Amino acid sequence: MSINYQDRIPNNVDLGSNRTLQRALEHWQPEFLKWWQDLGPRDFQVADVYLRTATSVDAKGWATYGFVHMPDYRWGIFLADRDPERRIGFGDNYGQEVWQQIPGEFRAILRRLIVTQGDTEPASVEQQRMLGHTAPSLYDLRNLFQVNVEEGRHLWAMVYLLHAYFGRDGREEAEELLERHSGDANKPRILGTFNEPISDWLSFFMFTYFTDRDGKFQLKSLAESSFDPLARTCSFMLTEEAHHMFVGDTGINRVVRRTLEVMKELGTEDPLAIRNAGAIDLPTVQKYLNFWFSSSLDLFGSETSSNAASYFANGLKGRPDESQYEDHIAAEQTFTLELPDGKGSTKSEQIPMRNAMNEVTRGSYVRDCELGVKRWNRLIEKAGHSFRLSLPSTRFRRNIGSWAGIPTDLTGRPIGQEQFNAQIGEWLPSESDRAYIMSLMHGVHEPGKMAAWIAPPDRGINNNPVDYEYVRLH
Ligand code: BYC
Repeated sequence: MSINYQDRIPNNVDLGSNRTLQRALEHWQPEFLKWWQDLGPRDFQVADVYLRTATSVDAKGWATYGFVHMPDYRWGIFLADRDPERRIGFGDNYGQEVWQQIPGEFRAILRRLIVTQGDTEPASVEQQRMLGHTAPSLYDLRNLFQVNVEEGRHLWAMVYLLHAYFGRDGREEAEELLERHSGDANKPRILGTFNEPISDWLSFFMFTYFTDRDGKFQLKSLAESSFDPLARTCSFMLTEEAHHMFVGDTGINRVVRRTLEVMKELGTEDPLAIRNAGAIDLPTVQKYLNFWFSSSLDLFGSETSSNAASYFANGLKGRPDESQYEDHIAAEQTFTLELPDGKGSTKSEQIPMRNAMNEVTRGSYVRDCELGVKRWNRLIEKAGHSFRLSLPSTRFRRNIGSWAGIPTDLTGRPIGQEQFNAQIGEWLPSESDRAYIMSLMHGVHEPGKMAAWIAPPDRGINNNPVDYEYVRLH
């Protein structure tokens, strides 16, 4: 169905035919806009931004470009088209018809999953709200705002599901999504990573590479759901999510490229000399990578999880790309975990596969993260340097799951707390690293100009040149 832009809330779900739902969402809309004004990108609400807006969910319409004031962006409700043949793809009800309504016994669990998903979207906008002031170029400023408005739309997608399928409880949850705030001591966001500050652009690129990629894997898992409206919502969100990860991937690539240029100009690998020249030394890039990767690993939940087993058994949340697996029931298989033995070493434990679904998804995520690291390393190798970026072990600095609070080194070897404390400054950004990165953060708002710590992108947006005026500030 094409998107109806005449309605106050653009949608392809025939919202006009359900007046009660339409009114409820129209009531939520001003609250959302107030939240956007208060906690969305600070100080750029009157700028004209070259944004992509979906006008339909098919290949032709989902990326339509034009200049928009962000508060006038047409946030709406878009679900991928319904496949009338779609069947449940995993778990105990494999092969049965998917659900258009929620079976009563799964209401509470599905609501929790949808609320958790929805909570992350506005959280990320809040985390990034000050970054506009320090954007390294207009190209980057535009990308930041593109990511922000789309996260706003993804919130709309979850709020639609809450309003349409969960009655009064759903409406209350939708309100609370605007009441919890990232980093708020009393009402924080639900998941840890979404309460971490993103105060600089190196963190922003790491977040869009590593944390948005958790989004990709969670959305892929939910796109398998037997609850068809949730599956269709998530499949469409994935098309937009790809750009967010592109921003992270190319952002880190450009930081590395600029550093390599400076290393070549100066003929040195000395981090201090590189910093003196205003670029970001590779060991510091590695520390930011360690921070955001380890934080994002927690977002997959515990290695062994009865929640995950019941989501899978009941067909609520599958594995990303479920069709690639042979056994969609997974009732007989086992999975071997390497767990801490409580004596400073590790032990193997076999658990039922269904209880290991978080770990299975985390494994796919780690392999996906590796691809970018390989690309960045190729740049470094080509430039003739032996330094390599790498992902730390999935046991390193965990706060959730079996390895939570167990001190390990970057390779995942358990170590004593004292050694961990003594070395943490080599592994994660120290206060002085953060102060250095912050000292580089100055807004560059002239078309085509780039901050000195980042290389220009290979190409602009939608076939426009890199020096296009992507954001008109006045
Ligand atoms: N922080 O059995 P467990 C995105 C809780 S990102 C705090 O281990 P489960 C985006 C858990 O809720 C994708 N708490 O885990 C990216 C549970 O709480 P209760 C967001 C955590 O339930 C960038 C308890 O620990 N979407 O879209 O199997 C920008 C034990 O649970 C954390 C989703 O996450 C944590 N890191 O799975 C914008 C999908 N981890 O029941 C957007 C929806 C776990 O004891 N959520 N807990 O109160 C889920 O599928 C699952 O809830 C989780 C955890 C994957 C988060």
